[in-house]
Amino acid sequence: MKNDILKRLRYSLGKDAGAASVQDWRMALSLVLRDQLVDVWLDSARRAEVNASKRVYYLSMEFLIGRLIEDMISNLGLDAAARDAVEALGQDYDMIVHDEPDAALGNGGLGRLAACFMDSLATLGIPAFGYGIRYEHGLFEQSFVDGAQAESPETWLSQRHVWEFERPEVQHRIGFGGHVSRDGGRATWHPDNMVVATGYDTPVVGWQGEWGNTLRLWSAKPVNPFDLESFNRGDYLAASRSEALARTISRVLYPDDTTENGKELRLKQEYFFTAASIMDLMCRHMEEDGDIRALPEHVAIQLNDTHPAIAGPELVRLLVDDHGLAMAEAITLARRCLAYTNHTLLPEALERWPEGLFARVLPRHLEIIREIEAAQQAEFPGSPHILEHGDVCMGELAFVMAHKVNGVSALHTDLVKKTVFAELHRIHPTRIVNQTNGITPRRWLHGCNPALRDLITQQLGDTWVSDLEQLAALKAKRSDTSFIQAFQQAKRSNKVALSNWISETCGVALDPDAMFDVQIKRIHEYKRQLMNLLETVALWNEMRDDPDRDWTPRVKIFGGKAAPGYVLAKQIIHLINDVARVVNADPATKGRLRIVFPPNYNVTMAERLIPAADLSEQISTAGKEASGTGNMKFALNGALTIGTLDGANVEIRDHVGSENFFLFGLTASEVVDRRHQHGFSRAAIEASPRLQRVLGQIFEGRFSPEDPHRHHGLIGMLYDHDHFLVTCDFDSYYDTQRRADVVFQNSRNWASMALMNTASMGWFSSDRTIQGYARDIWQADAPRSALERSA
Ligand code: 7GP
Repeated sequence: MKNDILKRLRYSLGKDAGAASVQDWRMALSLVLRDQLVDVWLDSARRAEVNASKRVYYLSMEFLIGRLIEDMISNLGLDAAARDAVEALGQDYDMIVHDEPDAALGNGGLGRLAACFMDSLATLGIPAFGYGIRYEHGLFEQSFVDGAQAESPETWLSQRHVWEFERPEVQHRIGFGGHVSRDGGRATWHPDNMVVATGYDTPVVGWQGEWGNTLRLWSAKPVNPFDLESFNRGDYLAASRSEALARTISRVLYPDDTTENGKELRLKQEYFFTAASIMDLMCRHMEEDGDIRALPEHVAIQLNDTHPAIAGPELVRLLVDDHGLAMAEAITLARRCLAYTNHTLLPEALERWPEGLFARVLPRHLEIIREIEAAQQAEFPGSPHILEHGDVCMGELAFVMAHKVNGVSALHTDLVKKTVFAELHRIHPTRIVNQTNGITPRRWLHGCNPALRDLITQQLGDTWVSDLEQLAALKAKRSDTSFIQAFQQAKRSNKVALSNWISETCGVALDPDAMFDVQIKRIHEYKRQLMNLLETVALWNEMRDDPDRDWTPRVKIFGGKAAPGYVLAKQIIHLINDVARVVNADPATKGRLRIVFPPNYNVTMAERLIPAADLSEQISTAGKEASGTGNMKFALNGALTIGTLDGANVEIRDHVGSENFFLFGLTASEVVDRRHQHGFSRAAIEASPRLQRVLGQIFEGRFSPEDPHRHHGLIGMLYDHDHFLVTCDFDSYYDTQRRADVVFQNSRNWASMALMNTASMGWFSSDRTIQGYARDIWQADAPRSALERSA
């Protein structure tokens, strides 16, 4: 390996060892690893083709993959070899693997789920492609300027992305706009604007390197590189106009997740990557099989939320306009290929596009949507409309064109049936199914938490990594003193490492024996970072009032980005930073309470924070968090959860046991009832002197003396339209936090509860989730088991 690295350094990067930078060493190592992936990757592709396996196509606007190097190393089983080789070359191994930029091609949960699914599909040996967009700029970088969020462009592609293979030969022309002509019965779309989608392939090899799939990301290029005539005239701007316009499509990730998003460019991005993906898989099918009617036997297309919902009309368009199928047959055939995952009930995140915009950008698709709508209404009179109030409703479109629709946790699926798709569920009672989310144990325990990983492997061997339910065997160790001590030791070493990092990056010294209480996720009102902060201020007050009490020392850690246009979320960030500044400077609570908010939370930062957490904050308003996946990562790494009965928290609590989970707050149905009570938030504030005091301090500018009015908007919101019931759940949350304080004082007992969490989380592996999709939705299987069956 050492020689291979030197060879790559020299012949692929053109450097010799004396002149190589950390980045050069990292690239050379990555290229050596990539070589090792290629054989299994190509071999897998060939096996899928030979066996005519059904392939899964996971269409997602986002793949939040983060860094890949450590995944690649450990999936290939090369941890020791890579370290030895790099050290033998006199280089710092950790520095080299940490040099890789974090590929942030997603916003949050939806994108990270897609990345975990790619890992599980490869580990299970299910032939699959992930299809998405190769954004030039991923999620913006966050910094704080006087406590307020500032955004700057992310630039991961300013250096070569070593894992990918550019495929200049994989190109599809994607049209926009124009008109539709008719010749006899046959429609032809004449777009007036074209871009080329070019594929870039990243191999995704599963655990132990037995199977490799492809993540194919599309980049938009102009059809003609530039206009020579304008160039010769000296009009350089005009000469590169078409190039600039085309490239705009894959230029940047939209930084909104569960917030509103209605821009024309976004619709173009959605169509761009969906159409390229559908054309790509159709070409593959026609080459391999040739019978268009056999498509559903070979193709399972999963739509990750409604972003690729245009896949339905696009598939129908190709079947009807290019392959000559009748409309009704085309719709049925397309439906048998398609399935749709819903990731949120928040009305503002359910996509709708004005019909006028649609007509301008995708005129033929709008006609087809009308046909789909008409077919649905003819078969099921009174069915909810896809076209409504002048909008195209992408949720209804995705539902109607899918043979299965799934929610992402038991509670969420139940609410999908009862709320957003109640009527469609009545009409199609078997279409909605549940697939509770999961996380890959490779990255979220084996990779990010070596201390705990090694302890578990000492006990169980290493087969748990691809069979996570084996962790249940650790339950027997809950009263084993020496094991519990080792478990505590692993957590403590992670906390020490995190403290060092926080001290370097935030300049705040932490006590590793304090309770590390962590809330990391997008900043959103429904996730209630604000409630966590109000509780922090209340605790600070009480510590100051009663300094002699035996307080449990706490470190409150926040991390997360706010969508740039989401004003309230940005105010929450500002308030957290304001409170942190005052509290951290207070000698009266020194050593007892600290607040840190490291900027630019991303996957890499999560990998640092999660293994070091004692308490996991999962405190969304019940009924609002579809599932959550961070909640699973924390529990797996031995943090206790403080949480509401929301999303997958419900199932986590069932698995780890209610005695090992700090539950508080209103239930989803109580939330609905409470909202109907007139003046509910004022009533809640009135009933809580503790909360009143905190709100009063913030209102008076206690934390923003230079601008005492700064947080009036937030306080006013809590009094008058506290849609997410921060005020109603505050007392119950505060009391539960104090209960956690008491439990934490008995560190042995805490550790044994934490162990029960780790030991009970096997079910939350994304391997289990993917097996569920394969069984209930895709009817897809690993070729290995398919062969075994036929034998
Ligand atoms: C998220 C949900 O908010 C989260 O609860 C869930 O765990 C995750 O998807 C994966 O299923 N939703 C998004 O990230 C999102 O962007 C809008 O939803 C479409």
